[in-house]
Amino acid sequence: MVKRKLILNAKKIDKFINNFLNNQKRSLLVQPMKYGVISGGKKIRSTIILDVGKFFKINEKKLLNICAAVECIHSYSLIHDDLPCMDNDSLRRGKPSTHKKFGEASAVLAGSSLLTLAFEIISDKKYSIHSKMKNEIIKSLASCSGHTGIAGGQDLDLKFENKKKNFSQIINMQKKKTGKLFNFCLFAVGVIANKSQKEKFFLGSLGEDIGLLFQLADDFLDKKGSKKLLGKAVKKDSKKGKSTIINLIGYEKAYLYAQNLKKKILRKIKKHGKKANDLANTIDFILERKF
Ligand code: GRG
Repeated sequence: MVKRKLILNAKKIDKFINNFLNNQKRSLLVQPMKYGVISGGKKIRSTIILDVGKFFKINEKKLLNICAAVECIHSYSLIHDDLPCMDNDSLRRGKPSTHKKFGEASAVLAGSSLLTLAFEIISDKKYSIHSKMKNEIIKSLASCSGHTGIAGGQDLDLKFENKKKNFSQIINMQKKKTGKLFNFCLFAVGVIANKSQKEKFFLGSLGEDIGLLFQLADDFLDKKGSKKLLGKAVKKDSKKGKSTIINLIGYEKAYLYAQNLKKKILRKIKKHGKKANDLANTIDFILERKF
């Protein structure tokens, strides 16, 4: 059921990004950009945005720009993550990574162009939400992506390799590297729903917990998952000496921690009753997924 929803949402978002790029002037970077962002990837962040939109009965059309922008930032981060100077991976989404296909320089530039495209998509004049909301969304997307978010988390992830780091240092790093973009996803829906500052921050921190759960599941799959289903290399974390919760406390205890985190997330969305069913199913999928 969740798999079907993911496929449907991915089609919508791919179409949106494709149209957006086709309406811009052409450049040689469009091909590697499309390669990196369209036709591939679960688009789980978009699905979470659309699931949370249901809490507040938001018209899906109002959320598509946010979904597309998030997928651009996410794919950008993966293109750069795969570069030889970062995690040096040659397989992504079952295909050669962008730098393997187009060369390093084009991959760096296509990634950077996806980053800026995200902000073009939100600030587009055809995106008809109040300008105050646009500003708030742009500010949050920028801070969740930069040194206080994904980029900062990635820096810690690389610096923690082959170092003895404690539980809270690893959780903090993973909350930045992966959690911050999920924080943005829920915060932005709160902005569109015109929620109070308190509610928006509550949503943001719930998003961060969902992102942490997603990262823990990613670590479990690195250890026990299939390269074929994941479309990327496995068993890299221990080879690279990555600081993960599994490497610190072992698989069983790490899985127990993740199960408790999942329960905590489900408790927090209970107040939305049936309107939270879609998100609850996506949360279950996150921990049990095979891809
Ligand atoms: C974004 C400003 C900015 C900088 C980039 C390279 C980098 C800094 C960050 C990399 C962060 C990273 C690789 C986090 C891991 C997150 C993660 C679990 C990715 C896998 O996500 P999926 O499974 O991928 O959703 P698909 O392929 O399904 O889209």
